[in-house]
Amino acid sequence: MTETDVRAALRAQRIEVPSWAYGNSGTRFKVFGQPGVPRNPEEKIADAAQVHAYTGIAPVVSLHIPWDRVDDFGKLASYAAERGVRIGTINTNVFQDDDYKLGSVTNPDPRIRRKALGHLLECVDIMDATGSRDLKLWFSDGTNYPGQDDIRARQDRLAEALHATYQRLGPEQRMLLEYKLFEPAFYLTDVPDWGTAYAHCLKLGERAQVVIDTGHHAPGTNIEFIVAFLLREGKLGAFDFNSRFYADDDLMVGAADPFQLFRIMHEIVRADALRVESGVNFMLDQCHNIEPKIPAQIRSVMNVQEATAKALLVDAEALAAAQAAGDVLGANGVLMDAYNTDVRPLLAQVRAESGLDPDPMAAYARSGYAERIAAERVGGQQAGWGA
Ligand code: PSV
Ligand code: MN
Ligand code: MN
Repeated sequence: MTETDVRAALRAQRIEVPSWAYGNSGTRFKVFGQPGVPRNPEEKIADAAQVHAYTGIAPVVSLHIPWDRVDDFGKLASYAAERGVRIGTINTNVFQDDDYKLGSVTNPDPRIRRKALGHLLECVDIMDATGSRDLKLWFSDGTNYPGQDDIRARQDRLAEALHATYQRLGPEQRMLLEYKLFEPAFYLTDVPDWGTAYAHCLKLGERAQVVIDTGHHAPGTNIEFIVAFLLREGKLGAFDFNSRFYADDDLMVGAADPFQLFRIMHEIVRADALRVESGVNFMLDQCHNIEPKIPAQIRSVMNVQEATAKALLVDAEALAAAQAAGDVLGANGVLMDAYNTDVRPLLAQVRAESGLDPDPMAAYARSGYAERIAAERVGGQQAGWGA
């Protein structure tokens, strides 16, 4: 790839940010309040627009329903447009209601299953109003004890709900199924891994695809293999990017393991899936607990950019030649050369060429936005968990 191609690919890259990153959040031990956090969905969008203003590559905001419920979603979409961003993925929430103690779409009680399905269908109505393409489904469904419920019957109930939701999608809409190894269920999770998600999506059809949340695997899982496999099958719909040290930590992406992020982006570049037209949506799913929200999102976007730039710099020809020759150390060396390149000057140049400040963190800090919202907003909202 020529340097001009690398720069063009970096300029065209797009990252979607989550509305819930801007609210107060924490752990089950303590939610730490921060000055200036948004009081409503509009203010979350306004904050997301700041991330785009300083990075230039994050013009899309995911919503989570009901955390971001408003009376008029069409109006919210216009509000976003006025701020230079748009509403992207609609994230469903069938995990924060007493009724869902034994599961949502896999619950043994048909009344609760109907209620959960009703929410999924309502989220497609919201997509119609916001013009969103993607519906993201994550189910906390599972059991805590062997024998608690029938594993196969729960798969049947899951398949039924997925099918009904798929039928409701418009021709341009997609359904993204997210898996997670464990939590909140500790014995069995109904969609625990990419294989389960893939098998359901395969049965549903072309517009059902898998979401990889980087924090949802057992330690040591080779996530880039999953990326390569799903891309090869045309079934990778999106990422939920974040970092983990232990479980589903939801820390800034690229903070815990920048090398893993590079390896993932290398598979993306290898499959020519960086382009927006590839249909792979690069979303952040992070929850900033002790760090300030907007700068944390800016940092995450920059971390993805850096991993991407390094992946774009891999000498593909040299790598293929070394691989074909069985040159184990040579092939590894080609990859490591790219990873060890300091791409920060290149990214600073790309930003300057796009009319942006080469240092987004410093530019945001200088802007005075943080001080302004701290003065203007009183009584900011919790991100969603425990709200
Ligand atoms: C579940 O842990 C998850 O990753 C899903 O994407 C939820 O929608 C999200 O967290 C909320 O942050
Ligand atoms: Mn997620
Ligand atoms: Mn998660």
